[in-house]
Amino acid sequence: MKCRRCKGPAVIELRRHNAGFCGDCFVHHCREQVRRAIDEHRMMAAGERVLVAVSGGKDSLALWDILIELGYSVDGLYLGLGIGEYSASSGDHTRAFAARRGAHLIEIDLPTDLGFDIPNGSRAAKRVPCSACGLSKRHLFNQAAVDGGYDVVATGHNLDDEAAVLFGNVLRWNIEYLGRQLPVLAAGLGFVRKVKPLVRLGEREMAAYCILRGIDYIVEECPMAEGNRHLAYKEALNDIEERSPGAKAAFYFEFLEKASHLFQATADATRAELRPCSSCGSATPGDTCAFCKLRARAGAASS
Ligand code: Q46
Ligand code: ZN
Repeated sequence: MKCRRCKGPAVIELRRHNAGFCGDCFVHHCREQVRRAIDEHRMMAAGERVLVAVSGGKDSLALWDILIELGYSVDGLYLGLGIGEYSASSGDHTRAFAARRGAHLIEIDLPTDLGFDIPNGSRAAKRVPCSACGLSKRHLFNQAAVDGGYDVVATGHNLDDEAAVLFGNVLRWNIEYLGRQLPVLAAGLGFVRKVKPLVRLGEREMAAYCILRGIDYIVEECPMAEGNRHLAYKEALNDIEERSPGAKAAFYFEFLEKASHLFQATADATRAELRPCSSCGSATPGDTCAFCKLRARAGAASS
């Protein structure tokens, strides 16, 4: 197979695009996909300050690398979750990347800075680990962006992630979530704009990008992911993609184009009811936000 761009020997085949690429042209392809996603969805403008949430995994490190190469002013934010060896190693990979690229990294460590970790905190709050984790990430990423004066928070969610989340939301017809499942969430109510510039790239492409760029990412999965429904949805979608290349992208992008607006009113109505958390000021439907409740329960359990 030949490279679609330079006609040299291809090293990777992308069935979805019915194309192969050599190493250099594949790296170029990934950057172009990110550039297109940013332009098409108006994710960010030149000169804006971007904070990329990095975990030490392939997606977030690749995203950081691509945004630097595209000329954005981008710093990294790493959140230590206190998940034993996994967190220690993911922190090391993140720091090594930042040092190699001479990039600025902000670190927040849950156990040291907030007094709880995900395994114990989720147990104390009677939440599944990924729910406590996702909630903490959303809150702390936003807070760090506000505190640091950033215009936008970028996360490494790729096409596989977004298609799996969409699949789960459709299976349960979670109308409110469907209305918010966009590659860009506008700023407002104390929230900084959130963007997902990797939506045009799949998991396999991100791993290949890292290998070709010499980015040393953490390969092990988070040990808490076990039983996470999204993994099952990803497998189901991979089976479908295998039989019908392009199905995953069609599922996600045609949802954005043809259906997502149908759910907007419900999402907007829920958003309109939010008010400031009595403890931290974040927008919340109740009196106290979910993060402050988690923190109080987790802190009480560990003291
Ligand atoms: S880090 Fe956190 Fe993930 Fe681990 S606890 Fe779940 S959500 S699986 S991306
Ligand atoms: Zn709060």
